[in-house]
Amino acid sequence: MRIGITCYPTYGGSGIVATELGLELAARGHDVHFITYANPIRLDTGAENIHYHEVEVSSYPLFQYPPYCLALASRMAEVADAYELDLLHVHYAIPHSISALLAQQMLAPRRRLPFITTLHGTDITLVGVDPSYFPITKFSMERSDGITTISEYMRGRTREVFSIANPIRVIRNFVNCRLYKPPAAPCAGEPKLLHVSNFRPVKRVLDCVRILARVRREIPVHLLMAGDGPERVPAERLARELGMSPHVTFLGKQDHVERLFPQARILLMPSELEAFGLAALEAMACGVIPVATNCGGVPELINPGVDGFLEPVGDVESHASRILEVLRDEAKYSAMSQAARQKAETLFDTTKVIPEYEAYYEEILRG
Ligand code: GMT
Repeated sequence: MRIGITCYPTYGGSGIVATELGLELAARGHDVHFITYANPIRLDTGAENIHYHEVEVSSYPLFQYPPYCLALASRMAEVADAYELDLLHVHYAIPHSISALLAQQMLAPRRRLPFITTLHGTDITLVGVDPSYFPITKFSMERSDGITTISEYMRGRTREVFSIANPIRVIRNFVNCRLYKPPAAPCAGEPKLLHVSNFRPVKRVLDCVRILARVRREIPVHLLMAGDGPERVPAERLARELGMSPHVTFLGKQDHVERLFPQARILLMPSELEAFGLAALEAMACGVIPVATNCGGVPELINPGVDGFLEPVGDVESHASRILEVLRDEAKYSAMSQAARQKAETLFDTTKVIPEYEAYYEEILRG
């Protein structure tokens, strides 16, 4: 198939999923065209069937807000025409779904160009319910030829919030278990806790620092904080206030998190809400135990006490006691770590999930 993929290429989990999906589809022989405003990380594989088409948004003094959505629609139509794309697959509804709809209409006199919208989380839970975006988000979803969500939770929320009648297919996020794998030998030194996110308020990044301080009252551990965003400076400040600065490393944005996960023992994901929780899955593939919150789609991923933990949002004490529990009991740690890896391999590996996307594309193409 010839597939056009659009996403936010540099920021957030939806872009990671879209990029990995494109790479995996290309590895399976499809022709993949990324149509985005920046080159998604890791596209430099040298493969001939992976193409990148940049969307350029020209500014003009009259435009207080340069119309990216329109530039994207034009580029989508152009690329679809020139490379005879079979379909467009957009990740994150706003504004990609609207642009795809416009591109479809531009080509309509000549040919059919179906588009699929994959909903990832905040496009529905936050941005989509903003009154200024609600009607157009609903409209573009109703006009999508196919809609997928990354968890049952998201499917439920989408129906609840938008009351749309279109069928919604759940295709869960995935991980490449050949790339994300446990370390050959356990890492030396203080056990490491790891947090990976875009440091937005929904991630409750400050809780990571509080959990670190609580755990360190009993055993020495070090915290690695990967990513950047609005909560980074407040987290650094809190680390100083709590005397934790020597015990936490702020790494900033990382392109290759698969190299980081195997260094850690525990993943901290204290989020207010996660539609799926990709970082937890990536950790599990590396045999790292996720200590996460019981929210959104996370319970569809983690079986508490078996391959990770689900604790109440904001309950620093319970997160810390779970960490202490497994760090003090090597047999328990090892059993949970193996269960986490096994779940990633058997249910969420790319070899299991990518064929679901292929089958869905074929269904949509059959109309
Ligand atoms: O909030 C983020 O982490 C970014 C956001 C996105 O759409 O870029 O992530 C969402 O999509 C990820 C990949 O499908 C999911 O793993 C995250 O759970 C989801 N984030 C939220 O629901 C807050």
